[in-house]
Amino acid sequence: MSTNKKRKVSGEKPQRFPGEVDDVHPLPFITMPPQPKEKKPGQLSEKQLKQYFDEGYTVVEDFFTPEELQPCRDSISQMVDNLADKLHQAGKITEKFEEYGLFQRLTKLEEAYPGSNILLFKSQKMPKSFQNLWCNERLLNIMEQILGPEVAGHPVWNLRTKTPNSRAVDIPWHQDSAYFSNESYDHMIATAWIPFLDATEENGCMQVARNGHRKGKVATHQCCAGPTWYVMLEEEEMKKTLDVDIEKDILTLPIKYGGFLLFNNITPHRSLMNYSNEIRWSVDLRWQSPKHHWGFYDIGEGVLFRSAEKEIKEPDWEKFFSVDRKEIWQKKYFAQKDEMDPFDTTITGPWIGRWEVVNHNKHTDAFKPG
Ligand SMILES: O=C(O)CCC(=O)C(=O)O
Repeated sequence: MSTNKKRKVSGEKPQRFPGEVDDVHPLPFITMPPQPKEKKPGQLSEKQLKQYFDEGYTVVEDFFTPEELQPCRDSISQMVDNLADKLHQAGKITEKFEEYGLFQRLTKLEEAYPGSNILLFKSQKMPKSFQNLWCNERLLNIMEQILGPEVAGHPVWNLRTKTPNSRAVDIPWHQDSAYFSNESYDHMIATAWIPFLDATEENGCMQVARNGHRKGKVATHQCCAGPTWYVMLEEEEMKKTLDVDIEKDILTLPIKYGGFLLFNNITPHRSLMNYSNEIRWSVDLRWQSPKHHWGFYDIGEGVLFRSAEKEIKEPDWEKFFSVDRKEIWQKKYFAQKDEMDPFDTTITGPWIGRWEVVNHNKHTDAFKPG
């Protein structure tokens, strides 16, 4: 690990990195669009909507039934099973830990083959159960309240494999737009962060910096945290650039199974370390208006779920899945020339080129500008 001071290019002017801009766009993040005339199932209360726009987040409790989320839990178990098979077939592990359940098995794989949690993160393809969750009618009713009548799924989604005590899945403060391209800075991308168990302070629930979106600004991030590929936002910078009051505005948000957290692409957030004995599985799904740029380096587009102009009977999943964004990142931004080792746990992506690299590790070393 090494640290670089900010380089100077000419005279006293510090070098600007592509992610750094001066413009601010507060209005799209604090202004509620005209609300749907109809009352629809699942819609946020006025208080929740107001909190979402005023404070940059809201927690929705008791939204999904266990029956609605069980297919996602089953898909995760299946993904872990597939990974165990792959590792076993390749001789990387000698046992598959089949007797362990959803909240333990990946930890056992991780002990037997460190980096298993990264492999699962890296290789995920969206199962049908997650597609259904993403276009759940009640969730889309909420998205209409936040985004207006045009609602599309944003191409960035993640199943979080937060195994206990793992630095690889310890996510520091950031605004999501720090991962996206600058075209994402001027419009709302709404995220639902949905846990697959009770998310608690002990197992690594989320924290948000309330009001951090109000300036409409993406603050200066750095790359990359500890041994990871994650961008990071210092508390000092949150204070200085986003007016976050560190004493008052940092909120820890435990969420019961069936609930979720809503925030936006410039709400500063992080998750706590998982000190429990269970894996804190969660998914983050995103939506925006299809009229805006996807902010995704032209790698892939979103998928239309609702439109005022036409009825969408079935989202065009075929088109959406014709682009495997994680595979494209790896090919386009990875300096390695040979065929990718399927058990390689390096992750690179376009965000690494957007910020000053103050901490070098194998992920930053592997990065090449696309
Ligand atoms: O799930 C986590 O640990 C972090 C999630 C996150 O940073 C996000 O959804 O943007």
